[in-house]
Amino acid sequence: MTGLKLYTYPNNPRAFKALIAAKYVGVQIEVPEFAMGTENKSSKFLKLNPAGKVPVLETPEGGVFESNAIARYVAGLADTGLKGTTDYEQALIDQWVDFATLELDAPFSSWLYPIVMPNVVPYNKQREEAAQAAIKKAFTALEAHLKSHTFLVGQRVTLADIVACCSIFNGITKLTDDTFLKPFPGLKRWFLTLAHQPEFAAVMGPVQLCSSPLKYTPQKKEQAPKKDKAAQQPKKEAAPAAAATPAATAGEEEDTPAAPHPKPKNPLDALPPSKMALDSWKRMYSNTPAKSFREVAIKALWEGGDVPRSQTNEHFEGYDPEGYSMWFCDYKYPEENTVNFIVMNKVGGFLQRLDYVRKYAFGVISILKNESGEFPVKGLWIFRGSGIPPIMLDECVDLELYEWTKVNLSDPKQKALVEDMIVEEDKIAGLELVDTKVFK
Ligand SMILES: N[C@@H](CCC(=O)N[C@@H](CS)C(=O)NCC(=O)O)C(=O)O
Repeated sequence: MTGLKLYTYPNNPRAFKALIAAKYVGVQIEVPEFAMGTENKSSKFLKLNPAGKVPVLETPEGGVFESNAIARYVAGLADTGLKGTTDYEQALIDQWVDFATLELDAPFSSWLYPIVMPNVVPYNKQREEAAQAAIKKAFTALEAHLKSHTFLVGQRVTLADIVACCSIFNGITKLTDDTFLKPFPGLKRWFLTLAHQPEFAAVMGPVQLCSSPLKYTPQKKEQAPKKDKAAQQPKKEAAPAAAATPAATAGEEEDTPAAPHPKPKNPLDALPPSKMALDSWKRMYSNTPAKSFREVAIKALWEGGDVPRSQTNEHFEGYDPEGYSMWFCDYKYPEENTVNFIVMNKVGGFLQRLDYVRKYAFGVISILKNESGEFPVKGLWIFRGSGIPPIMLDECVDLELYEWTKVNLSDPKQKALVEDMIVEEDKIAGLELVDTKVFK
């Protein structure tokens, strides 16, 4: 069989199912580059899967969606026994495939998604605990079977093992640590046995069980609602109109419409004035077409420039290392970032939570891609003052997820990296640039 194409984002365990089956039956499946978020919404794709979800297999006869159906189709392309050899075996395979979908995929998704994309699937502790309990129950059932069986059905790998192994792939590599797995030695042995089969390893790569499980990091704002925080602010603080802090929210204003809470003063407003107006440079950057970033925006960053659309021909000075500092930040756990659109969501959420620091900061976040298919995230920040703004340190827990390094502009390599990131060069620090998000 030729002409099979599988549409998916990289490292999608649902896509692994068909790819592993293909290794067993000896067929080639092409996996073209796929822009998740846009291509899966295109009319061409929606004809293949009206739900707009991946994976989707394109065959010479037409499209197939739903990862289990795709894997079953591929498994049937040669007579290798993957689909079972008797009606009874086929029923048992279906039984475990349904079990994997309902008892493993569903609770693992409700455990994992709020952790990796909390702004898309909001976190809820009760839901997480219910998902963990459901996984324990499902693992207990699997353990009871695997204590005395090497594989789920019969004496060799079948579609049941492929599907169930892929269903627990994300959970067992990202969420469940040794303590969680202790009561399930048979399940652990079964998973590792499968992961070491050449057909699995060729698709999944080297697999490591999880040593430090991903955990939801609550936002400080959630722990101590803004309203309470504002109430704790001493009233003696002056209320500079320009101070950007998270204190003013619609909720608070509704509380006391006649006497809004005073906003606390930001220590950065008390710094000696700088001739470089970050705001003016940001406006210039925003008005510069991407292809001219280097000649216009970068030049103005170092040398100064004219404020765009200024009635008074206002000029701003170039970068002022006394009044500002530059920082690189690198996401500490790139191995978590294997799904392009989840990384975008994660970075988007981080920037959204920084709204209150906009006046004092400019940031460029580069989403990169390395040879292992991971998406390392590197940021460049310009901050008012010599350090990370104190209010950001106080308010934004995401900061701890990044390694922060002050940029040394007298090092030509670091200066070139700063420029490359702002210019959005195709390669950043030797890695392919997949996307950039700008905080301005
Ligand atoms: N039951 C489906 C689930 C497919 C699914 O949820 N795909 C996700 C990625 S893992 C997706 O394409 N989401 C995009 C969207 O919902 O827009 C299967 O196993 O194939």
